Amino acid sequence: NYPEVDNLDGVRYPDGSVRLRNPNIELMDQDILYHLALGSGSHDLVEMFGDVKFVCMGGTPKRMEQFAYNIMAEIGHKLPCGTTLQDISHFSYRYSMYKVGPVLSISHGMGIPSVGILLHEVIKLMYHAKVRDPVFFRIGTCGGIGHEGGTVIISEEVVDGALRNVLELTVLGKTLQRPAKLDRRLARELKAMGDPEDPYDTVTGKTMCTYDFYEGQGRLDGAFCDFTENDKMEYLESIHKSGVVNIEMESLAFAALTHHAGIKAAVICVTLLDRLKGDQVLAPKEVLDEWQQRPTKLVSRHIKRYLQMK
Ligand code: R2B
Ligand code: URA
Repeated sequence: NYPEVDNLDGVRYPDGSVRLRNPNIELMDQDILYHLALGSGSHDLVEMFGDVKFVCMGGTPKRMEQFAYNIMAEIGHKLPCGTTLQDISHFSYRYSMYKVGPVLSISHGMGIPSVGILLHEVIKLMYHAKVRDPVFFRIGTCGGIGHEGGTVIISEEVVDGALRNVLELTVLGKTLQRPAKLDRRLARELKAMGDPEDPYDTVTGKTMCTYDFYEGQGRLDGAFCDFTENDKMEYLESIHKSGVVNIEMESLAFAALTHHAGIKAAVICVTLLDRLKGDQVLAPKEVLDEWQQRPTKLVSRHIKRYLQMK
């Protein structure tokens, strides 16, 4: 009995703070955010996180620590003398979380289940901390479809391996579908943050999200493969024709769960290769490291601009 989230008013409290679509939580004495090593009883979540505006997620702890340091320099955030950034979720031994003023930088691991668990807990964190109108970004890597390595792709739409724009999950033995929708305006705003001088393309388009890196993405080089090179190319060409520009492994849950919570979200990935040309990620480590900085630049510019306009 909640309205669809195109109009966020129905899902947020009037002041813009996140309303949970779960009546159980407010009846609990305390809520333990187990995979974040935080809890509403053990931590003052309003004091710790009440000023958050942007939640940036990406696959690996190291990349998200680096992003936290980059954003700190970009927005001129100062740490108390002699201190360093701390991984707030260190003792979960699952995800890493860094806070730089209004920005949270969190690692989400690989795949829909990992990002899904994290999103449940981060959305609850937003609720407990009474954060208003948060904006979520996934900054990641992907395989390009017709785009060479190093291209930045902002997702306009997300679909599963069968081109359906819903996240399917089995709850109490029944399969349910949640619409996977991203904020188109936010995607356009991010695209506008691209610098014409950037030595790479920044494009928008349809992202495919799969449950596997190998067979699930039509790779011939996994431990198993029951299809031919021809079958693979036919599939990749057909999804290319239907507008798919990249493939990755988290956007479907990211779009569906943020949409269900009435939270604005965007997915920005850099391609590591063009899947129409191969399966293996061949670029040297230094090149991959530089490519992975590219989507973070758009997000940093967006955050900086927001803070300057505030
Ligand atoms: C992109 O890269 C990872 C697989 O290598 C996965 O997390 C994704 O979505
Ligand atoms: N991540 C993916 O999920 N697929 C690729 O091909 C590259 C990175």
